[in-house]
Amino acid sequence: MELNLRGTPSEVLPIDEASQLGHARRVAQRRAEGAGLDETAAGRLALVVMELGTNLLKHAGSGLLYLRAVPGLDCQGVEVLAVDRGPGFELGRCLVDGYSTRGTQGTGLGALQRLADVFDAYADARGAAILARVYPRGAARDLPLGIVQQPIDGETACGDAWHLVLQRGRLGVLVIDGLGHGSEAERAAQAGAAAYAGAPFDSPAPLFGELNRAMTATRGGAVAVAQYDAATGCLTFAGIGNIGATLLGPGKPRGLASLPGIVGNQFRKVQSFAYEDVAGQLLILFSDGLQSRWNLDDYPGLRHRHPALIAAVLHRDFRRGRDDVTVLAIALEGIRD
Ligand SMILES: [Mn+2]
Repeated sequence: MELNLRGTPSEVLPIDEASQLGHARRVAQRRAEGAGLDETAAGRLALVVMELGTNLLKHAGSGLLYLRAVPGLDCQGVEVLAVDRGPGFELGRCLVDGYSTRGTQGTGLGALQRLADVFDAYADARGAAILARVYPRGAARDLPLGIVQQPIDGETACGDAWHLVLQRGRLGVLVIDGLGHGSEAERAAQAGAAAYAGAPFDSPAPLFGELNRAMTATRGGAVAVAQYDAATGCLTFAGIGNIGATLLGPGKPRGLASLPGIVGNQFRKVQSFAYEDVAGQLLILFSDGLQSRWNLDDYPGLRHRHPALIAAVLHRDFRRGRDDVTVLAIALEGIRD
């Protein structure tokens, strides 16, 4: 099958008190309908949201729920991430039903594990991140993809855009940061994303030519494009402007370089870089709404958790808040369609 998916921002809901849980459940309900979940799956999703929200209040005092539709290989699902800055917990023990750090009832992580089709968690002294994804039962082939995208505080329009394409064993990923923020930045980013969707595997020079044309009437933006071929294990990367890109493999992290310029306005040339034998490695793309000084080695074990947790933890600890932010993490494995 093929997937050509226009990205959307995450819905990020602060949870500080029990009265907010009803709202979270209603948002989840809308997401369930949007993703086409059947009634049973939507019911599981509602329970997952209530359980994760209650957990945030009980164990961390407060936190955030992130909700989004996620592309499975066969059908859409809905993802819920619970992220907090609480004291963390010992995951192995919490997965045994009934165990509690508070001496009250259990954390419910065991129940979550049974309700969700995909479940994973990461916790340390800085807090916890818990992932649950619900698909129509039996139809799920989960993608090892994590996305957190959020507009600048106080805005609903998002000036960042992302796009994902899977086609005959090839993966294409795009991240755009439209100049500035707000609706004009959004218009620029979406114009680029629409052009990208039509030719995601063109070689970078003509592809950036297309993007440049599409974004010329807008204020333009920074663009990065990654193309991975599962058959050859080769990744090609090209970028103009300030999109961060890191490739994490067995050795040191590799930063993937972009050239200066603004797509839609002026840039002198595009240069693409090829990386051989990267099957199994992790690719992280991020807009400059995320600080760039993070190092995943500061989070022991996180590299091997679900990419959604990696995106969520980086967003929790390194987002600037005064710009739109996108963090996209994808494992270059298991993505053959
Ligand atoms: Mn930006």
